[in-house]
Amino acid sequence: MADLLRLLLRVAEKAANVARVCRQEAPLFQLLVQEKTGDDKNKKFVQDFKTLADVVIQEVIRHDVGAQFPEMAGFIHGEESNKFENGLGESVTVTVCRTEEETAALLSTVLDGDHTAASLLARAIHQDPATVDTSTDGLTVPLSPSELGIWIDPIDATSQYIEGREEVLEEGHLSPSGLHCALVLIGVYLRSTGEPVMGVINQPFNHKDPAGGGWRGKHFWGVSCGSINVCSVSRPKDGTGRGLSVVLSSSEKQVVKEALTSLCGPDKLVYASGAGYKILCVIQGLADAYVLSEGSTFKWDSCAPHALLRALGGGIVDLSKTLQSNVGPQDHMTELTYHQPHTECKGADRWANHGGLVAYRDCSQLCSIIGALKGKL
Ligand code: 2IP
Ligand code: CA
Ligand code: CA
Repeated sequence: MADLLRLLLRVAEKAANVARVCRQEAPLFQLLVQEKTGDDKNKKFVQDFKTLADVVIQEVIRHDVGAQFPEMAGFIHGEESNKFENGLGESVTVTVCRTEEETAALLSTVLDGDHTAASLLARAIHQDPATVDTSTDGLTVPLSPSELGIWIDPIDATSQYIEGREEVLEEGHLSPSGLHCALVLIGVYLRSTGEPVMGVINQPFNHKDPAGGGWRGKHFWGVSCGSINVCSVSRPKDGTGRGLSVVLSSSEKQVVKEALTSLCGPDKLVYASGAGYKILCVIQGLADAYVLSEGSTFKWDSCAPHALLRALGGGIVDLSKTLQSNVGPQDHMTELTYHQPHTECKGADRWANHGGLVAYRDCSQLCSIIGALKGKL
């Protein structure tokens, strides 16, 4: 299934193009923000925004993957619903049409007849992205499409995407907020066990082209199935003696901050926006772990980066299950899975990571963190 990986890298790059086009056209961007209502509302934000970019990106991915792998078509899920309401209160189902013109015509109805904006978007949707350098040659993945499902977060850290603050990233440093926190996340899991087996992360706003050509992205990928564990990011050197560093949400509970300060020291706790970005920091070695004590992330947030962490020998556990468990976290009994909804919940909550989580690269560091949090939550 190396061809699935190559397709996901290509479609993630197309998604990143759509995300960039939407930001580059200021009047278009103004049009795009719509407030979420009802059950799909992410309880974390008073105002959570759903952008047309989100919906369009998810549909592009669903369309392109479904076209090449029809066996997967019914198993491609994501954060967004493709129903979009325009300024006139009409509900429009956003889909990718056969031709650029047809897609533009459909988008135009969502954009209250703004043809310029609709054409710009349609062009990005139908354009083949620049070839992504993947170095996946020789990689074989012993999986078949009929065993797999997909989770998409078309844009994670929407609030940072909308706010649009530009930061210059420093090599080897974690930057807490800004456009670079916005990520396209595509994760693949096994339908039978719910294990994450492949992940693609595209960071559309990684750096500005020095020649003035606008934003440039960066991509990351990983495959973890059976004895095959390959990741585009090499495993960071273990900084033994350097002390454990943990990244948190700025809204993390005080008891968690205190327990982790005792374990790591005050200057080893860092804060950053975006669930996906925080896990990416762990993947890149900018932090050793990400601890979240609340159920404010979802399957589409964690699936893709979880596959990369597994490929590096780490993982993501359910925090509350791990704290309750009698066996050690090294037994992998409490790793997050991706195939079963919480049937007692409604809307987005069916797919929440209810118990919170710990994302880690190193099992012994996970054990220290669990030890420090035991009895505190
Ligand atoms: C959000 C986003 C937020 C995160 C939240 C996610 O996804 O990643 O940044 O909160 O958990 O669900 P925090 O930054 O406090 O970790 P989205 O932007 O897709 O709604
Ligand atoms: Ca998200
Ligand atoms: Ca999102």
